[in-house]
Amino acid sequence: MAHTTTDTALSALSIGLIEKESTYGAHNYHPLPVVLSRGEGVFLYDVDGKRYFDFLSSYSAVNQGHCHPKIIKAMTDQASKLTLTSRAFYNNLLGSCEEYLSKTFGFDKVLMMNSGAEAVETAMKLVRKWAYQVKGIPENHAILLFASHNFHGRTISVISASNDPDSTKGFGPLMPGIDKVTYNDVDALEQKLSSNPNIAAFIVEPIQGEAGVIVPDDHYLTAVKNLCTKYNVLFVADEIQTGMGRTGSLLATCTNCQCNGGTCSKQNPSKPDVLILGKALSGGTMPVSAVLANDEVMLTIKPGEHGSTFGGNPLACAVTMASVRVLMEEKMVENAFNMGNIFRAGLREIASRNPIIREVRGKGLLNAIEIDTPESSDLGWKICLTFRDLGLLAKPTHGNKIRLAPPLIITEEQIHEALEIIENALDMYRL
Ligand code: IF1
Repeated sequence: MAHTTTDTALSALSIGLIEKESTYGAHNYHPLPVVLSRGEGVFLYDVDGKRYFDFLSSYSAVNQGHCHPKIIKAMTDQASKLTLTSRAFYNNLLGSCEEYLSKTFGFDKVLMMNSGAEAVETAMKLVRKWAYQVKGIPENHAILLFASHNFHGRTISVISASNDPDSTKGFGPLMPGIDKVTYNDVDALEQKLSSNPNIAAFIVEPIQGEAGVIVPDDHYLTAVKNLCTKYNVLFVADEIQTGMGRTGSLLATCTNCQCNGGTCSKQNPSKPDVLILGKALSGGTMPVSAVLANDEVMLTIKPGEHGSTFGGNPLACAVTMASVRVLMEEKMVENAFNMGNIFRAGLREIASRNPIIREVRGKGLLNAIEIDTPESSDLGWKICLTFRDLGLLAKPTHGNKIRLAPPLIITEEQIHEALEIIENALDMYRL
């Protein structure tokens, strides 16, 4: 039975396409009713040509803006030469891509994968190998510690670490060997690490995106690093969403270095032992992810013990190098820092005039507003429908939080234009 929509803002063309997707596609999403056909920079265009500010950036996968010309050129040039060899053979781009990522982010080695969840799974396997071969945890006894209310992807091992019943219910049995600790709680983390010698790693988002852009205390990540060092546990940072300049520094775990466009310094007091990247690593063109670590960790996986058909393919390498290069050359990280400050100040001004905004949270251009309504309310959804009608696309998370994360190339003028749309929409819901 096709789901029909009565959304009056939609054209017959849009409705037809939505119904086609409902008839022939799995119902594993509940998208905002808008049908997009073109993207350029900070803008998306629907099938009727209406323009929208993209304030989701495909969950921070389009940091460089939609269809960045240099990334697309790198993709189309490579696509007509060689797209895939598998890792059964060498290709001429993987080594250069690994070198570029290794030097940019400050790790000895890189393991290229495809989706973010695949990279998280890879990191889970890697830290277990390290636990048995280096730390000396008895085989099959390693524990992977995660933060409560995390989001690391949708595969069975990864959802085994989730608190969210929507992610786990009906998918059991879940994977053993996983524990959780309260996010942003240094004492709780020390309690866990000091009481269990079998903990291999603490896998954590530097800012919890899906949980509603939960920014930890300034000292938290450095404390995580120090505690993991003290208890010989690997600090694994999932920067799939927070990385690639999104939070106003190249990585959200960069706490001291001025690496906006530079290379991450090894002296960073919150530098993880394992870094996971994805999403904007490819500028939103295709799935590319990577796990970065130093030799002590990375070389615990031997030839033939891990891989994937497309991991590190020449097309992904060409796109990745272009995506990182434009991020640096066009100073998108610094722009995210500066525009983020302007954007949050503007949101706080709106909140001072309209109490519907309970809180403004964020860092760089990863921001969210919390609406003054219960999580169960559909007010967040309704507000996002009004945002859409006024020309801005965003999506609520957990009911009453609306993530606001435009591409990092947004200008100050566009920030102010978007703030006007946001205020006008919220004024329609004044409590
Ligand atoms: C969906 C959420 C965001 C991620 C972090 C790993 C992954 C993600 C920190 C897995 C992916 C995506 C998945 C997408 C929606 C989106 C999402 F709402 F699901 F939670 F961004 F917050 N680590 N996040 O954010 O990467 O396998 O998707 O490439 O599943 O609906 P992936």
